[in-house]
Amino acid sequence: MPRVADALPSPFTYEASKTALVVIDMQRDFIEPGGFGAALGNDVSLLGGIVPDVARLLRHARERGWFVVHTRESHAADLSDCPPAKRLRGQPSARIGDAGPMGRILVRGEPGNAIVAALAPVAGELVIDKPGKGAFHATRLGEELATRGITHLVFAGVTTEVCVQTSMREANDRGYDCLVIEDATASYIPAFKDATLAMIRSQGGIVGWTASLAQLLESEST
Ligand code: TIU
Repeated sequence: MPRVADALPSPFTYEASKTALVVIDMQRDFIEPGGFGAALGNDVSLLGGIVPDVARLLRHARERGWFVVHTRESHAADLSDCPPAKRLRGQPSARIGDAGPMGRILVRGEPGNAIVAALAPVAGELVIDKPGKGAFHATRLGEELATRGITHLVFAGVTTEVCVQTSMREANDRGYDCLVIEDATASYIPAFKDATLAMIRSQGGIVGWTASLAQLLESEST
């Protein structure tokens, strides 16, 4: 049965069987001190605040039988999938692959690369390790969604203007209808979050839709 969420710039219509929740990079590397986010010079305390809302959204998606995808920004231990152009940006004292308090920064399998415990994936959910900012670049996400007949993506996670927005733009160009949940995404720079949400829904929804978590839950309250 189709559901309609009160969203901007217009109502967002979707069906559970064709909808996936995509939770972007809710990893210790971005949310806790000592990871990649901190190495870039950010105040990571701003990001932890959305964990309860992302957890609520995740519970809802599981109850409704949506397909659930989690992504992790991560690189192979030999950094063969990390272009020098990416590694050499940021602070010279703490780069991707360097040792940090939570293990090697942004390296697959290191403690800091794990998804925070409150949002841990469960059996049947897809975990995508992505070397880029976008979730489709150099991953099997497109094939996994196509196999399941998914047409609508609901986005959450961090950071709004980097990996969430890049993934949403990739998805938009691949033909998905995309909704980002405003209170389930965050940025180290709050003004960038607001600007990203505004640009996504500008020009009649040039990249997609935005809605609050309450608006999404309300659309499924019956
Ligand atoms: N730096 C920043 O805002 N974000 C990232 O580097 N990756 C993600 O957004 N996941």
